[in-house]
Amino acid sequence: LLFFSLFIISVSFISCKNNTPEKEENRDQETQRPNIVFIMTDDHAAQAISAYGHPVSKLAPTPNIDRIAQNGVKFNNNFCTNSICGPSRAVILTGKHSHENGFRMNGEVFDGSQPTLPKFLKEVGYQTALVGKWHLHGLPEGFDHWNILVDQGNYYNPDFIKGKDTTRIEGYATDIITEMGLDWLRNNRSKEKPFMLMVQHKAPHRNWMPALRHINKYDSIEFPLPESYFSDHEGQVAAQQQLQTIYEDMYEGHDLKMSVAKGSDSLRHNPWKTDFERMTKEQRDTWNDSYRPKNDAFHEANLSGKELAKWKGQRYLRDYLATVASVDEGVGEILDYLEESGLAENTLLVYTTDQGFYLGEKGFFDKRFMYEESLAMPMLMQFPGEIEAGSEINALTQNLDFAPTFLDFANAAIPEDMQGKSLRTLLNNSVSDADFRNAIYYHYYDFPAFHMVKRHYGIRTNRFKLIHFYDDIDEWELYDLKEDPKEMTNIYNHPDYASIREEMHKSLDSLQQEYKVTETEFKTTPEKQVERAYRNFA
Ligand code: SGN
Ligand code: CA
Repeated sequence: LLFFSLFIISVSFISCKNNTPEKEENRDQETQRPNIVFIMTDDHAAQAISAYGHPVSKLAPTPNIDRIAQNGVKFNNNFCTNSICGPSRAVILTGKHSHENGFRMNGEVFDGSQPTLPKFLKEVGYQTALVGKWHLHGLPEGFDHWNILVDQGNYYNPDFIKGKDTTRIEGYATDIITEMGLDWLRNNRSKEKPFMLMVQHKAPHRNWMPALRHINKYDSIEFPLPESYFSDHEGQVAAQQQLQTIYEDMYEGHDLKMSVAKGSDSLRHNPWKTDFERMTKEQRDTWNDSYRPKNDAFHEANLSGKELAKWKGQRYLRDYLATVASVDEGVGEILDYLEESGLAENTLLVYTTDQGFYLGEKGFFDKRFMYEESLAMPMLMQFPGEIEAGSEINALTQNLDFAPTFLDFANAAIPEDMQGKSLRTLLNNSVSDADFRNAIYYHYYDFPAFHMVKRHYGIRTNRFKLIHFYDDIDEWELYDLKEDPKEMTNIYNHPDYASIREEMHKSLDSLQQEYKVTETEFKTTPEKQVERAYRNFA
């Protein structure tokens, strides 16, 4: 209890920001190796980062995250290899595709004994720390310091695992994780060594519970819903069979915070009660006082059909973007600290997220599909000595490249079996965007599972995308991203694209060969299991 109260007290003190740190000299004079601060959120759509210029983000700007783009570089074509949490994190740690690092889908256990980025950095004298979401099951290896959320983590009063102890920390997850990162930077690291700190948020992951201070932030804003919000997914069989449509699959209580009746605070369908039940009475009262009038107004409006679907889209966007507001504030605090302490000069700061996300495009929330919104991984970097302020990179890059890039900056050898490439050549303009990579490879395995997105793999070039959905279906899709950036028209069988289709097939085959994708990667799920899963997840 004492530890607990001290922690809370120190958290509130730190938040006061009245202790301007002393300027630090470059910590690694001899080798000039930079520090690395890696901030990663969970499910942060590029559409919700104002540096990327999407109409939604203009109404809910992220001024602090944008500072990184102003100070450094914005990657416009950065993609994940497998759009789901654990697998993306495993790729980041290993620099290898899922089939090579062995972590193909959520729920598997990451083989922590394999070589990873933090272990390589430690070998060359770095200190390594990780706070926040881990989600690889098993415990982190290769970190000098870690304090991780249990599993997915909760927004309010989350439980953290540190060593052998699990402790519930009162407060809001995003704020707690930011403060854990700052606390390590200020008080817990050795000032004699370069470091890598990974700050990994839960936000803005489902079920999108904003901090109390942001709970009404976007209530008066009408966000634009995408044109494809009511898409019928013509020519897209896997999309027709998914379970991640906002107005059909979101849980009205748990996700949309809708009440059972006017005047009531009881929620509609809410299968995971603990997200709300773990709030303190004070938190819960403030929460209810905010949502009750909004929910009452909803009941009075008596909506149905498309109007109801649009209302759900607004509620989702308002909550989602309000959770982003705390992330943005936290990024601002870390940036301020790096600037005030003098560390910014010699720190490679990275902002990214584990995969992209849908904000209503095609009617969707969640990720998983190889379509643009969930394939994209927003990424911003700053490092004053080597990255030009306000620059942009259009090369095809991936989370596969993060580990080799960080090792390159740390002057460490990049292991031959890492499948990614260092981005440093792009950052110092020694390789042009066009010459960096011709195509990226993608493979999603997590079926049958939540949202029932079929297994699929494919490639994306600058202009085209070829996808094969397999397992209990066998469907190919081809898109011309120049003519059809929203991927609404599957042109796989269009005669005008016959030669492109052949070329894309050839590139896919050669990329699979290059990345050592073997037949075992295309296992299918027994029919019975699929049927059962539909029942569970529907
Ligand atoms: C939870 C979510 C899903 C989400 C998965 C994976 N449901 O199961 O909507 O797709 O996580 O997300 S929830 O209601 O329990 O939040 S991931 O980011 O960890 O891959
Ligand atoms: Ca995620």
